[in-house]
Amino acid sequence: MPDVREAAKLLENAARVVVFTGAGISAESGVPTFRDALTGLWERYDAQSLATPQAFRDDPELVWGWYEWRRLKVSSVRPNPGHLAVAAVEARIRDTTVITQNVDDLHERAGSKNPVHLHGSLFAPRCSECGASADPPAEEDEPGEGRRMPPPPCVRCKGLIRPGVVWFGEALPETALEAAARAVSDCDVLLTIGTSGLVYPAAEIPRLAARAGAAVVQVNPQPTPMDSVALVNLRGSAARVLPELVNLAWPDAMSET
Ligand code: BV8
Ligand code: ZN
Repeated sequence: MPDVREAAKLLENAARVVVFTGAGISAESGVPTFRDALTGLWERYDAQSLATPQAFRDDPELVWGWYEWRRLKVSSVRPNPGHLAVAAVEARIRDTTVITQNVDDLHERAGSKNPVHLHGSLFAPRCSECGASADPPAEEDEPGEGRRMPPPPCVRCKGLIRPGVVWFGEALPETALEAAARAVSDCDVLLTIGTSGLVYPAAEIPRLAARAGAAVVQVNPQPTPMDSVALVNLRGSAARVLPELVNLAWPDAMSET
């Protein structure tokens, strides 16, 4: 794939890199993406209606059960070579910022230092009333798919603990947005990996980088609205393309992770 050589050259000569990821990078770990027609959470639970404050108000037990099922699912899988390749980029280019839309912890478990979570995390529940952070439930009793679970009460105010994610209609965390805007404003290369580019304002990230003069490289088996923004489009899966890209840029990079 000649394009991957072009992308490797861009990466090798970059001083500042942003890696922007979506659900597709976790697909090969076995975490269903939102838009994957076969196993996608949209299909199974109509994620769009469940991932809202209204759904939690209407049926906190179903929503909490769904997030607990997802959290335990993520805990039972492992980062894939795509996540490891991202960590290898960070090991090679000091000024690398990982910005993810994912709420799983697979980047962290692959060795990424502190990825910016634009949409929060399954591992940071908080009180829906006073905002106090809470630990994920200790017991690992796997809630069955679609099984209700009562959210735990807040130790401080007895309010309901909610998932620490950003729901549709909720603002993204200011700190995450600022960190993302700073990183894309002066990066040389932005890798956009496994995102359908349909959810805003996150979907703006690659465009902002391109407008600031960065070379955008996309990794996705499918066409997306980012195709026209990307300088290089690598049509393939993250777990296959990213290690190839990193090994071309730095021959022994993947062996070190
Ligand atoms: C907000 C956490 C305002 C929860 C998620 C314009 C501007 C601002 C907002 C809007 C706007 N237009 C519309 C909106 C509203 C809405 C929105 O964008 N709706 C969409 C549906 C049109 N946005 C919001 O509501 C946002 N909030 O703007 O608030 C505001 C401001 C101030 C004050 C108050 C309010 C909040 C959006 C965040 C929602 N939360 N997640 C949870 O996880 O349950 S979004 C959720 O969906 C995911 O986190 C993810 O970001 C998104 C799914 O996108 P992807 O990650 O791209 O995954 P997807 O499944 O779509 O695609 C997978 C891709 O991978 C595919 O392209 C596939 O081809 C590829 N792939 C598959 N396999 C592989 C692969 N790639 C590589 N390798 C493989 N093996
Ligand atoms: Zn509370």
